Amino acid sequence: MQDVRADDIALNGSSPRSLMTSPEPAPDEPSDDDVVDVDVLVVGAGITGLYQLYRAREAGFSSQLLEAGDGVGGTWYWNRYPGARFDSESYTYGYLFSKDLFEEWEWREHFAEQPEIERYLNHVVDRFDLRRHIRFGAKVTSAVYDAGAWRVVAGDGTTYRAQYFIAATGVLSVPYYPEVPGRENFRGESYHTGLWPAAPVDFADKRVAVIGTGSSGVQIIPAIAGTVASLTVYQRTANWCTPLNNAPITPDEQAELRAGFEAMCETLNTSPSGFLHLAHDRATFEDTKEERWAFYDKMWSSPGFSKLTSNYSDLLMDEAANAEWCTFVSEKIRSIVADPKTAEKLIPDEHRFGEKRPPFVTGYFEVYNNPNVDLVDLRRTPILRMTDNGIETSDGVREFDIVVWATGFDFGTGALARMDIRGRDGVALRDHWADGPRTFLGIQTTGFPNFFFPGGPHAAAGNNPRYNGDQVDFVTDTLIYVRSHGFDVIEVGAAAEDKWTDMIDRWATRAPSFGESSYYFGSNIPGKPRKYLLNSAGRPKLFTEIAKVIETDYQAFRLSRSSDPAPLGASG
Ligand code: NA7
Repeated sequence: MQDVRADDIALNGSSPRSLMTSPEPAPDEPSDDDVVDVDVLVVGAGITGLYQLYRAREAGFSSQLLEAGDGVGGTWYWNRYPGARFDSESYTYGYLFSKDLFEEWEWREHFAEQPEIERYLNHVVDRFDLRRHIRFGAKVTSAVYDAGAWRVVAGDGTTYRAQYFIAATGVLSVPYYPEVPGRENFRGESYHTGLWPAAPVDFADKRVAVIGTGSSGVQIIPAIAGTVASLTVYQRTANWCTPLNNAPITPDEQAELRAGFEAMCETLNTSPSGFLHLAHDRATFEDTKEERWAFYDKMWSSPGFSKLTSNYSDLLMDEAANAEWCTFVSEKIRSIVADPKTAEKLIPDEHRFGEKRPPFVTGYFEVYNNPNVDLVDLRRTPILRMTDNGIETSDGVREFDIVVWATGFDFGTGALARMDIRGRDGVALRDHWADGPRTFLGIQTTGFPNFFFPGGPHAAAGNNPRYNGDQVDFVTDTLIYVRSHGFDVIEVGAAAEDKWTDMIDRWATRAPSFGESSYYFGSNIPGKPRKYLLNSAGRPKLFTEIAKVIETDYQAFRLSRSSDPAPLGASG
């Protein structure tokens, strides 16, 4: 470990703690008596935040979690639209830190639907007695670092002084509405998939529009198609959708899952992206066309992400190999969709498989054979404006009772940028990251001591809860380390951050990778810097780097004591 005193750290401009706790607060400032002191303040009651709360509390830190919503679940609380479900296997996406929990919770389906996921997360909260540490309806509006601690204000009027501030606010938590002229004029019902209301939406006999055909759009479309009077899908870019192949988990499979817990964990922990499905050892053109098509058929019938992770080994590396699989999928689409013109619209023609995050579907292509379902190709007939009763495209106005915006998220940095987080010298995180996020291991950034963001930008690229859980474990172990060495301030050094961030950017441009058209580069948000927002190096690299930090006694970080005198000048 590098024993660094506070005066090695640039602190000029920050006030001593005595100023932060002024005896005479301004009229709109809470008095010191109203400020709650905690060791660890976690934001966000999603899968990552709940685990962080659990680990911090188990490590003996006084802990509080603030959540904007009225219930637990995070992404799985807000995305409660019909058809919302995991597209990674339920048992690989839930918590694995407790074998007892794993054994006592029986997932009903291989890919659980949102209500079951929400029930599971509530079960976890109660089973581990976490609810008393959670404050709902408390959206964080500002977090300011001052002299070794964070002053965090929530919209419900509560204020906290936290030694450690941990934002587990997720990457898919700020819904994005495109700039469509007149959006506010529409007088019918309007919903975003990422901000779905708790009360059920009545689609029966309604004229419904769905805008967007990413993972959310293609889940909700088949879920409501049978109920509505008419469904019009507004598609800008077709996606390479393949079947999810979901099924109930049989009693025999439940027993197998229980018996195979350790083996499953081993597989997940040694796979590059934390998935269950093993890589295939053959390249595409090692097989004859007949063998390829037989293998592709097997892929088509296989569960979820295996089409990406267990396909031919060169699928994402070799253009011809990728094109071959795309030809197979195109043939499948043509065989399902009766109207040839509609089928052609549904086949992507400007990106290869895996260049964008592929959605996995249940009965999606089939709905286009329903006489009440219509597909509008926005590349040919773009949306001009919303009217008071519908959507106007370049070929006319269609009228609706309900419009569903399945138009995605301000991915990766959206939630952190909106929280008004200010580090040393009052620097705002959104300014610090004006050119894109800079992190070390996707958990900390320079200039923001004692602030961590597991599950945020640069965190995962695959099975999110696995990567995010690794980060939570590392953050918690780090806090324990800091405490046991008599420090209370920790900040990553610039060299470690530069190295990690440069590596993320460099690897993101290499094959196999998602193309810059993907929202993984922030490309869906006008004006957002085009910087890779995931961990392009994968989970093994995260493990290696964490091990290095531990071996080198936390040299990547600067540790100090908030009680040490503040320096006069700045240093690196
Ligand atoms: P996505 O995958 O970002 O999809 C958003 C969709 O909305 C996509 O089809 C977009 O088309 C479409 N979109 C965005 N802006 C517009 C405008 N202006 N006009 C028409 N259509 C538009 O978000 P999802 O919620 O589906 O999925 C997010 C993640 O959740 C997913 O990756 C899984 O991890 C779960 P585009 O492709 O940009 O042309």
